[in-house]
Amino acid sequence: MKLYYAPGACSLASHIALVESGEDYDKVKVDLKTHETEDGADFYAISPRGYVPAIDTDDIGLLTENPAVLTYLADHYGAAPSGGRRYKLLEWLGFIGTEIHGGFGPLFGGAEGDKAEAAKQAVAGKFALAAELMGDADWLLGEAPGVADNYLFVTTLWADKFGVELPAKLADFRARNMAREAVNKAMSEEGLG
Ligand SMILES: N[C@@H](CCC(=O)N[C@@H](CS)C(=O)NCC(=O)O)C(=O)O
Repeated sequence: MKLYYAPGACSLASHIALVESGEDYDKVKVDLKTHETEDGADFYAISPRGYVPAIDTDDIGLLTENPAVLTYLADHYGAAPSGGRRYKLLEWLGFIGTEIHGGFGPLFGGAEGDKAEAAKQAVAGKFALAAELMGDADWLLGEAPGVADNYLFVTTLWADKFGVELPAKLADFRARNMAREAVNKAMSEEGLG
């Protein structure tokens, strides 16, 4: 298994899952500005979509798109929910990917002034909804953190970066994740403080 990643990008969610699996994996850093890998290869030649995460798997070759990559990792490392909860996993991955991650698009794209303010407010509203949907639970699905938690966690780091207001529930959620061994290991492997 090989993970293509960029430090602090959404690929960190997959990286955490790989660390947590305890299995061996390789990782290749991608410069998202030049779309070159750390060994000088053209990333578009490896993955025509040009973004991370991408994983090189033994059975189905290259796989991209967070919901697919995270579900694959959860399935292969025994952490995927089954039965009806599987649909809840897909529901969360869809919401986090399109509504929250997607909501950061203008901010990553360099929006300023009113446009940035509008984007921050919109994404703060999505975080508020996520917190409401979590209710009293510590994790999105069940008793332990899983791939959807990893993904939501990464977006809470972006909230800090761009000054997006987080509800107290998600600030606690972020702190709870920061205490996870796999999170610390993956972040330190990516050179994040
Ligand atoms: N639709 C993709 C989006 C992934 C994505 O936005 N990746 C960002 C990093 S968080 C990226 O690689 N951006 C560089 C680019 O778009 O060229 C997915 O869900 O996996």
